[in-house]
Amino acid sequence: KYAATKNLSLVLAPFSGGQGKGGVEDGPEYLLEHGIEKHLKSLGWSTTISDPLKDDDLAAQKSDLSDVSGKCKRPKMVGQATKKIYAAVKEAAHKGDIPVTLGGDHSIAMGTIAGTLDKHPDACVLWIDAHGDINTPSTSDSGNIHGMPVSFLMGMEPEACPPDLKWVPNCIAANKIAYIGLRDVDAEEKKILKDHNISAFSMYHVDKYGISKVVEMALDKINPNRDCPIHLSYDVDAIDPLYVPATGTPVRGGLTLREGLFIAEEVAETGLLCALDVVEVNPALAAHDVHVLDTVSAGVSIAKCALGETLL
Ligand code: 6HN
Ligand code: MN
Ligand code: MN
Ligand code: MN
Repeated sequence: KYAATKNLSLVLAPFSGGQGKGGVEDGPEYLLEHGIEKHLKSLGWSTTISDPLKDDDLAAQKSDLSDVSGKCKRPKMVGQATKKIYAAVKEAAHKGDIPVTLGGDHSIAMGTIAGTLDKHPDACVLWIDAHGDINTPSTSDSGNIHGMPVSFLMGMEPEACPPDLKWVPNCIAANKIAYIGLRDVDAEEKKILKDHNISAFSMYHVDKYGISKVVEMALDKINPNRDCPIHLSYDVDAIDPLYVPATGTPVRGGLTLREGLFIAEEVAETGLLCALDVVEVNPALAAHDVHVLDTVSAGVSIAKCALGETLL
């Protein structure tokens, strides 16, 4: 519905500066090698590729140990890269394409979501993750910015915002974001979620109500009339490491592969998808090749399901 052009803009975000581990920058390449573009074309989409970080020496930036602001690690690197991703997503969205951003760590969602909201100010965000990613510079224990993108997008703690992240607009309202898949949320993040009355469905809720009811409840909270565009920001670590082992912060007790894909299918069913992120695929963290294949093909499947693949 939001693809005026019937074109997907595949935005490559080979970025790892939001956390310490290497390898997540290879996510886009592996997803492409696994045929994500061909698979999406076979669903009737045309595609163009955008590579906003292609001129950046990201390895050199990551090794700059002076890039620190308060507890935040590499704020300059993250701020500069996410701003370029923002520009690419914004341009694609304004053209009438659906931006599909391939990460990269989850800090890139500052760019993608800000880009979506520029075109669709009424969009809501469905955040699929084992984690809350809503730490602030003061609550974060790790200093890794991939654990903080939601707090920046909500404009929390403006006084602690590193200068290079000041460009991130305060664009997500608390009643416009819902989480599914949570099972490793820091104590201070739980307080933030509560204080802001943010809809958060953990694995407890998935077990208690079933995934179908949980998706329905999440959309009822952020999109009660099913009339707002949906930005689906999908961290593959929401799915259990049995199915998705090659990711930076795996947590046991997650979604089954089918539950994970069902969420994407239900979003496709609404006809309201306006943007998709697939993040935290890290091929370097696999114990062997089967783990790489499982993880990358799960990433491809998420995209296919969100973009209209049906079982029958
Ligand atoms: N992710 N809550 C932890 C932190 O470092 O703040 C983990 C964050 C994980 C982020 O998976 O996108
Ligand atoms: Mn995440
Ligand atoms: Mn996560
Ligand atoms: Mn803490």
